[in-house]
Amino acid sequence: MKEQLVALPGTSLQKICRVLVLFCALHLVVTMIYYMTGKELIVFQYFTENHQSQNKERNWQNTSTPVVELHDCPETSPLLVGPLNVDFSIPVDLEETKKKNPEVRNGGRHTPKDCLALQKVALIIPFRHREEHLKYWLYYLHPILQRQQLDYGVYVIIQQDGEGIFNRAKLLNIGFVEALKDYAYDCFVFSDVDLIPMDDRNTYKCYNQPRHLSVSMDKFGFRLPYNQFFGGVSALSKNQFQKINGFPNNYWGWGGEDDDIYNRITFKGMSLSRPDAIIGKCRMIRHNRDVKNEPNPQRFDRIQHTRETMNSDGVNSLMYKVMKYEKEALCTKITVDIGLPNR
Ligand SMILES: [Mn+2]
Repeated sequence: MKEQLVALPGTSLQKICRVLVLFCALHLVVTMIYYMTGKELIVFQYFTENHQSQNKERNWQNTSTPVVELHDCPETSPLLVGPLNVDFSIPVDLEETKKKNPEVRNGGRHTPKDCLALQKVALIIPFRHREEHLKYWLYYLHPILQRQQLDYGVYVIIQQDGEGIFNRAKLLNIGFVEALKDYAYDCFVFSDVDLIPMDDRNTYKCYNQPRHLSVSMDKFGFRLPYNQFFGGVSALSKNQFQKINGFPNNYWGWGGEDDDIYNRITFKGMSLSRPDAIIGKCRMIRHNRDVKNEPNPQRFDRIQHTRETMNSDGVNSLMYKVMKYEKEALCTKITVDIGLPNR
């Protein structure tokens, strides 16, 4: 066959072969020119680019967090279960709480993974010598807050040990300032360490008006002790908090500061928002009154003068010193020196 082909000059097959050889030579020359000048052939470039982008797409698909656009979380979380069993006779353990909440990040932070949280909530807990209570709070609250689909962080503001008298409201002001340094929170929930909600439909978030959350405490027979009561757990948006110049700094010892805060709210034309008595049920851990938190004898006088004092005493006059800052697994602990009352 080979001999036959050679023996047939001028056939169309030979012509095709010549064209092919010529084309190959041309291709070789062009390739050589590009090779010598260091340029890549455009065709080649196109191929590699295409290849890379396909790889990129594949890598996206391989990551554990899918790159799909997250939608806003619903107004009411579908994860809520309603009434909860809260029992302080069963001891709780921090290590166990950590294991039960693997999605809580260092410092007590959590962000829902399936949707965009509607609010960024900082939980502020004023604290001194209540380690056992804090364990219960973390044990019960972390699962609740996650079910409520909040983008949240837990801040325990610890009054430095010493001769100082406890000052709840000032610690809450500090919590507001320090939490904002950490993350762009838009809502602040101020909670006593010994109060646990008994229903997860009592969402720890902010509303159009300042919110009182602990409306139905076991301590008061599951009803409000009085209509203006704003103690226990409350929620104010960043805007609402700034409108009232935060909380008073000069309530040393037990009592009165919550009534002052209530006054501030009404003087600025706002009213309270509350859940109903069923959803608002909560338990308080029974305890004896703390040392250095004796009832403040000046409280009755002070709450008579909120209107005159609120603009000069508040977050705009806050002075303190951070002594220790610890990011723990389930919360951020900030130990502060708040000074002594100037009497
Ligand atoms: Mn208490």
